Amino acid sequence: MEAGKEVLVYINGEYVPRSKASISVYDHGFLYGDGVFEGIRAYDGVVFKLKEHIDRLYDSAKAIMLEIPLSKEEMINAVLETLRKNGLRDAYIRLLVTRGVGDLGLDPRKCRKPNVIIITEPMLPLYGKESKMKGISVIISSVRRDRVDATTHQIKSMNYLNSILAKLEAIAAGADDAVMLDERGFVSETTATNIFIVKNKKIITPPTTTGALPGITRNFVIELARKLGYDVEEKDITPFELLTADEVFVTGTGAEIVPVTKIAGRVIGDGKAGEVTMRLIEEFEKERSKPENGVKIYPD
Ligand code: PXG
Repeated sequence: MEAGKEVLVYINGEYVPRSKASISVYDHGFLYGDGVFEGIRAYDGVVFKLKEHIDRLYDSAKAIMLEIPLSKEEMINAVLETLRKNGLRDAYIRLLVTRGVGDLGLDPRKCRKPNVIIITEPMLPLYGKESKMKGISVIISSVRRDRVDATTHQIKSMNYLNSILAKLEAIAAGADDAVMLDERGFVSETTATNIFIVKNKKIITPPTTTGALPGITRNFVIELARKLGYDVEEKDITPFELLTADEVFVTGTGAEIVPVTKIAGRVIGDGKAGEVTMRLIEEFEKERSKPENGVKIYPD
């Protein structure tokens, strides 16, 4: 991107400079959090798992009966074109589809046309393991994950209050983030990342039936770990199993893979990034920009 030039934001097929990129206050995305979104990243000219993100976006939209006015292929092209217009190779991409403008009542039938917004910003990957080695501290939040038969995070919707309430609790406690439990008391995920534990070299992550988002990074890490020969299981995790794990780490588009070294005051393992976590971080950094793991922005 050229210095001093404003980022262009895609809004319903138009490219609008960032300072002018706006949506009506009557959009139900704003009034009710009625919409779906994706957070995506591009590494060195390759949009990581773009097709998987687009599939998840359309699944979220289906769950809330929101008809996206573009085909998946058109949406992929819109994302790539927005990146090209901004000359980006390493980027964070925020893709939103809102219910659109309606009246002040919540009836979605009053909203005639969804708004499609693609924001892209430069973002360089954090090179090297060092910055990630220290790990983060988390609390176990008193705010339970939304139920699977309600506003579950299996739907990646624009309503994040469930996570924000837990994040506020973490901030008040001086922690970096919060682990959220499902309504039964089993571990679900953190406010914006999936969670894994390692016990006796075995890797375990909660199933999405705990109301956790089916994370793209989570799926990729499961694949990587299996390729490296680790045993990976999707299984319910109790708070006790979490606190007594050898290693704990979280995964997400923004975070990538980050060790958790303290949970609710208990030091995890020896308080440093564990061996399995480090091995996965290393492998992830090797894989993330490979063309076979995404879609190229610029033709060769
Ligand atoms: N769980 C939740 C609730 C999330 O919002 C993840 C897990 C990880 O999923 P992916 O597909 O990214 O591996 C998310 C990710 C950020 C950010 O800045 C991330 C999310 C939402 C908002 C911001 O990292 N979602």
